[in-house]
Amino acid sequence: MTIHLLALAIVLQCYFTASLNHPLDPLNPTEINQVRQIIQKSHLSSIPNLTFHFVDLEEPEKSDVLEWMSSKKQNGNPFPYRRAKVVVRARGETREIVVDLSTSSITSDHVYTGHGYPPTTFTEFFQASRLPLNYTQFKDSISRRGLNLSEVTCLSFTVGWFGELVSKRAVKVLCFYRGGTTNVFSRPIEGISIIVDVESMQIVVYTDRFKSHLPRAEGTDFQSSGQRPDPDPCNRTYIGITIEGHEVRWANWMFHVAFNARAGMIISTASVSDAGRKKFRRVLYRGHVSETFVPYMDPTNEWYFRTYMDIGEFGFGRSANTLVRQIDCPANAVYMDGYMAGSDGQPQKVPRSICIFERYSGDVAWRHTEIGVPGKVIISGETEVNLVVRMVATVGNYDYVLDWEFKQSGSIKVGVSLTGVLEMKATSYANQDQVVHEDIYGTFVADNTIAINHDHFLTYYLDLDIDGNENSFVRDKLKQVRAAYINTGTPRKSYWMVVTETAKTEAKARIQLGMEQGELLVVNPNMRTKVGNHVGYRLITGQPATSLLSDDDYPQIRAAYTKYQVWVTAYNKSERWAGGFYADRSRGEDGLAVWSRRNRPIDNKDIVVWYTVGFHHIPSQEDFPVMPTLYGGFELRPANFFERNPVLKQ
Ligand SMILES: *[C@@H]1O[C@H](CO)[C@@H](O)[C@H](O)[C@H]1NC(C)=O
Ligand SMILES: *[C@@H]1O[C@H](CO)[C@@H](O)[C@H](O)[C@H]1NC(C)=O
Ligand SMILES: *[C@@H]1O[C@H](CO)[C@@H](O)[C@H](O)[C@H]1NC(C)=O
Ligand SMILES: *[C@@H]1O[C@H](CO)[C@@H](O)[C@H](O)[C@H]1NC(C)=O
Ligand SMILES: *[C@@H]1O[C@H](CO)[C@@H](O)[C@H](O)[C@H]1NC(C)=O
Ligand SMILES: [Cu+2]
Repeated sequence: MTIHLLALAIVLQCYFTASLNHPLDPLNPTEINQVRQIIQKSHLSSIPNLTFHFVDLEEPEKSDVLEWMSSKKQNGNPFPYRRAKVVVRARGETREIVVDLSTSSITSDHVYTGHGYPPTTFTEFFQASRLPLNYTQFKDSISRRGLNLSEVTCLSFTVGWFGELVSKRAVKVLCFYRGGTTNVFSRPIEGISIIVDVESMQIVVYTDRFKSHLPRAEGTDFQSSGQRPDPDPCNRTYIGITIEGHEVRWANWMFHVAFNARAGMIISTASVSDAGRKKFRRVLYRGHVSETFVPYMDPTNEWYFRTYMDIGEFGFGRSANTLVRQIDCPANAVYMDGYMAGSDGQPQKVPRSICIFERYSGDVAWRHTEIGVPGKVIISGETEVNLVVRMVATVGNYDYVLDWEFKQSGSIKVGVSLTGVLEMKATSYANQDQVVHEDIYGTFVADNTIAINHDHFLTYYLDLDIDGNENSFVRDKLKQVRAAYINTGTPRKSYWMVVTETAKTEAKARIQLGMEQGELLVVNPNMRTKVGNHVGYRLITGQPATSLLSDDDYPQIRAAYTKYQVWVTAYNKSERWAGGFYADRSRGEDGLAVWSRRNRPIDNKDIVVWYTVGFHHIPSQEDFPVMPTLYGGFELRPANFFERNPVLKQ
């Protein structure tokens, strides 16, 4: 029976697609439907009001994926299994289900009893945000302020956890006044707190503490005059991108691009070809944003809870935009659609959720002028052409432009540009001059409008596999040395030398940057270049920023991993979400900081690097009414990986 099915599958593959499905391909719409049908026909069918909160590929065993890629794929054998991980809510319980798509059966189903919840569904967010508009006390609050209810927009926000013994599923609803502007966030209606119990879908707490001046609508609009002509299509030769299914080949790179509701964009099995060795060499098994932490620095009643963990509480994929040609991506970009499951389990499409394009950066890939050769001036060099893979997530007021940029030098540059609209507070003070001896928690960006100080921490999951699974994390520390006159006769007093330390366990690989000069590397201690160096990749970090919240502060307990910018853990396929899998109302019991405490050995092991791109955002007036992009990122750069400069055309 199995053999027949397998044979049929191969026949179908040959007829309908040129390439085999990759085991890390995201669930396609047919599979999402299949998952829903399997669950609806199972023993769970009798449960009323079952909602789907998470539907994703169940991570296949890494060893199986690597084995398939190295041999089975070449022989045309499909990957042996395909499973989905599903989290549903039913009867007030969270159930974790694994569905086997090849046998159309449920292989496991159990109730999760720990703290924290899966993300609130879109439907729930939407229903909750409609409740105040039909709530007598709210209507009174609005008319007391002399406002029109028809101009009010309410939105739902996650609530965090602040030490409550019982934390039910809930959202806070914040309301804004449009009244002639489309910049909703610029006109918050202050003083009102609304808590909605999501389970019963009812307002359970309503307070109206004070009235504040409403910022004016004038000057808040940000709509641009539309698309601008793309300056790009001048005469360029493109290297050309080849996409088969989700696999991308470009220049010396080969990698897999996937989309899911939680991380948004996922880069997998990235390998770079080595002209010298005439083969593709492994660099990154999987990389994606693992969690974000955005705490606001206003402890007052209406603001203290704003400490968002957008990936786990909401999802970058669920916030993904359909990319707009010539605004989000240049004219030469190609696009990939994304799919995810809605709360009813039906597939939802995000058209053009990811774009891929070649970029002439205008930068120099390498150059040199040589005047040392008699009678000649030799000038040579090349311009840099890179490949960018991009998505844009809009989480409420903020927009994150997320890039993975592949360079022919073997570097991978990962970046995020922040833009969008700030979270602002209305105040009765017209401007800074009226404020005396009071902490206003932010910056005046317009009359009666304070943009609140906050942080953005984007933590990346980077399962680097340099030339194989077994790698080590190395710190090259620079140490000042006194020059020894006695032996050498040198007039120099000092120089620096490199002291290499290999982190043996997880505790030795928690790093606060900026304390020490040196480099961070992932090396393969089992592979050397011809001249004897360990092959490796360097992590070039960006501006260091760590959380300044105290360790006993509730948001910090939940996002404990933001105390260090770099962590290294032993690979474990279930450890992917730095803030824990159930981030909504979590209590810090799952996540990177907890796993690292096991202090596993990481020397010459399969390891994962976690790097946090952080911003302390003190808003400025230019961030109003919409913020010009602010860039942060890091680079993974080969270090003794190639025998020589791989860009140099021979
Ligand atoms: C299911 O949902 C409907 C509509 O929201 C509601 O009326 C009903 O009480 C719910 N049933 C259960 C068992 O929760
Ligand atoms: C508003 O609430 C009343 C009862 O409180 C209900 O009858 C009515 O249908 C609601 N309207 C909307 C638009 O939800
Ligand atoms: C409310 O709406 C009425 C009618 O559209 C308008 O005349 C009035 O100015 C509005 N009030 C406010 C505060 O926007
Ligand atoms: C573009 O290049 C082609 C040939 O490479 C040339 O014929 C054409 O004139 C060029 N166009 C422009 C606008 O430079
Ligand atoms: C993998 O991680 C999970 C979650 O942290 C843990 O429960 C499990 O014991 C780990 N497995 C191994 C082999 O360490
Ligand atoms: Cu910001």
